[in-house]
Amino acid sequence: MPRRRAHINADRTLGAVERRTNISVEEFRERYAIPGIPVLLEGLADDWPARRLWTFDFFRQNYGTTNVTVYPGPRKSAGHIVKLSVYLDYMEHTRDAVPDYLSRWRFSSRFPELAAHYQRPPHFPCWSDLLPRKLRPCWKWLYMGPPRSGSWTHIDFMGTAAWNMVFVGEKAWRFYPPHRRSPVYAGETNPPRPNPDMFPLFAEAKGLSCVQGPGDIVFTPSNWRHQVRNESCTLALTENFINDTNGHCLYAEPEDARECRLLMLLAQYAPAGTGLDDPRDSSRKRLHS
Ligand SMILES: O=C(O)CCC(=O)C(=O)O
Ligand SMILES: [Fe+2]
Repeated sequence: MPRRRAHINADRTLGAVERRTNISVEEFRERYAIPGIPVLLEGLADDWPARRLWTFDFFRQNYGTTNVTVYPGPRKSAGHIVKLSVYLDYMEHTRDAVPDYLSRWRFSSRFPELAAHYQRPPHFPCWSDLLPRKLRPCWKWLYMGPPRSGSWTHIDFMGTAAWNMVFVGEKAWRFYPPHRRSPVYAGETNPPRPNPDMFPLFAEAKGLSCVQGPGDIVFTPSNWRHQVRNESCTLALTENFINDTNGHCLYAEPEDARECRLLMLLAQYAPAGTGLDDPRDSSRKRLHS
C-alpha cells in the first residue's frame, strides 16, 4: 500500500500537522491541548469494537431503514431526509461535483449501542460529564460522505475543541490558527481556490494540513478554523469537548437559548476557578476575525 500523504503539498503556506503514535495523556495535554496545536494521533483506538464492526455494510444492514438528514454541499443549508440505505447507494455511485453529505448525525440517543462500541480516549475529558445525566449535551456525531464532500472552513461551536476518528476512507484537513483578522476571512473563503480578487490576503494564510486515514484521530483545538474534504467514501466519528485546557475559550456570547442554558449549567457544575463563574461576563469574548 502506498504510504499515506503526510499533508497537502499543493499549499505552499501549509506545514504538516504532527503525527504521533501512542502518546500519553500527559504529553498530549502539555504539548497540544494546553497550547492548542492540532495533532494527528495514532494508536489510541486500536481496541475499540467499532474499529472492526463499523463499515458501510454494517450500517446498511443494521440501520438502513433509519431516516437521516443529508445536506447539499458543504455550506450550512437546509437538509433533506432520506433512508440511510438510500443515501449509502447514492454515496457509492455519485459523480456530483458537490455531493450531498450525511453530516452531524446524532446517533447516540436513538442508538446507544453504537456509542458502546467505542470509548472516548482519556486524552479528551469533558466538563459536560459533570452535569446531571439528563442535562448533559450530546456532543457526538457520525459523518458519512463520498469523495468531494466535506465541511467548509469553520470554527467549532461555543469555543469547544474536537477529536475526530476515521473508520473508513480518508479526510484531508486544513487548519488556520486563531487570528483576529484572519486571512481566511471568517471562513468566507473556501480553500483551496478562493478568488484572489475577493480574498487578497488568502495567499498568505499560514496553517497546517494532514491526511487522516482509518485509525487516526485528529485533534482540532478551540478557535482554529478548519476545512475538511473527504478523499474517498468516508465514515467518521466526531466528539467535541471542553475542559480545563480550553475552558478559557468558552465564549460569553451564546448564540441561542440552548447555548445560554448550557453555559449556565457549566458555570454551575464545572470545577471552581475555571473562569466560568459568570458566563454573562461580556469581557470574555470569542475571537472574531
Ligand atoms: O468531517 C467533517 O466533515 C467535519 C468535522 C468537523 O470539523 C466538525 O464536526 O466540526
Ligand atoms: Fe469542525
